[in-house]
Amino acid sequence: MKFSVILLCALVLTACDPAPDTEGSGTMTRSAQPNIVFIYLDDLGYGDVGAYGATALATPHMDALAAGGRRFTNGYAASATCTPSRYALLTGVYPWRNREARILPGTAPLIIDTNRLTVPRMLQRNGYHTGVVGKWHLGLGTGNVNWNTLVSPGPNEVGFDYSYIMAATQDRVPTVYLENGQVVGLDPADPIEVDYENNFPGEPTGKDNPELTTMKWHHGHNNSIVNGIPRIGFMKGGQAARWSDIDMADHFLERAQAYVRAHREEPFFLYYALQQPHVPRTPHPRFVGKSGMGPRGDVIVEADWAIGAFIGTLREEGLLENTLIVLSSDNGPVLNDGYYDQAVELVGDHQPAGPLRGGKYSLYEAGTRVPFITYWEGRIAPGVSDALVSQLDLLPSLAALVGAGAVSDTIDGQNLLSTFLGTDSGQGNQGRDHLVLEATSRTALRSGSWLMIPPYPGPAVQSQVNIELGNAPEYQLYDLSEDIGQQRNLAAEHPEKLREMVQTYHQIRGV
Ligand code: NG6
Ligand code: CA
Repeated sequence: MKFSVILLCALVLTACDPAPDTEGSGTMTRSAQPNIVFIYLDDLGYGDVGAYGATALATPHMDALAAGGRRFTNGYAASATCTPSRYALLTGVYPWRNREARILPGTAPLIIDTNRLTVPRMLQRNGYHTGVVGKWHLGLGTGNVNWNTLVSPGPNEVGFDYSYIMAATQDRVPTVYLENGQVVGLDPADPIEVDYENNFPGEPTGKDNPELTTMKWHHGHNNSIVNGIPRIGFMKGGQAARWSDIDMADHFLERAQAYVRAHREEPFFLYYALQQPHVPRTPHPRFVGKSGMGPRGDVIVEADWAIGAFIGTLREEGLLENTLIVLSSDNGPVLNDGYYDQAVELVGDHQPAGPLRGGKYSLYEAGTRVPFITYWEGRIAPGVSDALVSQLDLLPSLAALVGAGAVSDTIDGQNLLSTFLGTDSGQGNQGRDHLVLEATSRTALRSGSWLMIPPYPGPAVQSQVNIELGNAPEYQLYDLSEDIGQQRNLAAEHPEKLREMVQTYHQIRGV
């Protein structure tokens, strides 16, 4: 009987009561319910952080988290682009299982099934208040969004009690914030219209009106112009509600800080999704020139500052010893992602991908291997872990942390809580055996220190962004323990290893 009750909880993870505490009050003690914060950056590369080897860029606040927490050297986003990684982060499910988990336009419907278990829903059911501040990019509504009424379903329907978001990306319309599904500051007399196919008659575009732009487009990004920046997609109206790009970092930070202050008395989960260093890179004037690398470096410095200020708020509120912080990025780095912003010209010796090959969009390591840090003052012992971990693993690990038990086996994430906390017997080194990596619908397999990429057609290099994608007519096999830069294809030398990996890959992918 007991077995079946446990199994039922494990399978559906419904509102099964959390285990009683020792006083028998029937609820978890406060200490068993630490606050949980995801600090999630957009396109931050493995080599963009001091703690991961950057010397030309100063990231003291991220470095402090790394130095005082557990720094993972083999930590992965689930994908080399944003939407699929975020889908996996919140659901614990491989993004290639969901056809819709690809880079979305600003008008795309919500791609998370509202019945699905998510990190915020799991925590909500276990007594947490849950919030998201920052970039969403998981779709909104059911297909025909009217931006002038309540936009739903969205974050509030997949487990967040509070949401303050930009719908898609900083380079996509609509360029407005939404709070709990309502566009912030909307004047009903000036309704918002959005279209990704056709322009609205008489509205200027980056393509036809370059004289109205202050940032020049390189590829894509030549539709509606907002604040002098040409965007992806067409938008009309909503003038009063349009965001200020240079104030975005401050704006999200203030909302994140306000969320913490408002919920300091109860267990909370905050997903703080910063927009940097995704394009368009628009540092606040006080950060302009701070990196010597142009806007891309400047917005990383800005993001690092915001992270420091946010941690400062947790400290001031006396919450640091009761808060687990996870810092990571949704995908690897790119320099020219569609605007002329000197990212290429001014990068100098800085290596955004560190020693890794490729970048954003790539099946090579730099696409998905990202900075990954867990920090919990007084609880996580400082250290470095080489364990293979994925953002997929956060959902089941956090479920274990808060006493929610095991999650359904339809979830691809694994419970690696002791690895994330550094309490496993291998001192933080017990990771996964395998991990399937994804980049724009293509997949590869990491197994131990080996990485296998199946043959894929298509260009070896995406020339506009100048990134090697991982496509090749033959199988690629690398031993990352000796060749982190993926320079020696060992497929011919190690046919048995290759065969074994191809078999495992097909088993996991089911193809
Ligand atoms: C691409 C955009 C790129 C960026 C990316 C999404 C063009 C030519 N390129 O389609 O600039 O917006 O989508 O990035 O439009 S992500 O980090 O949100 O996945
Ligand atoms: Ca991204």
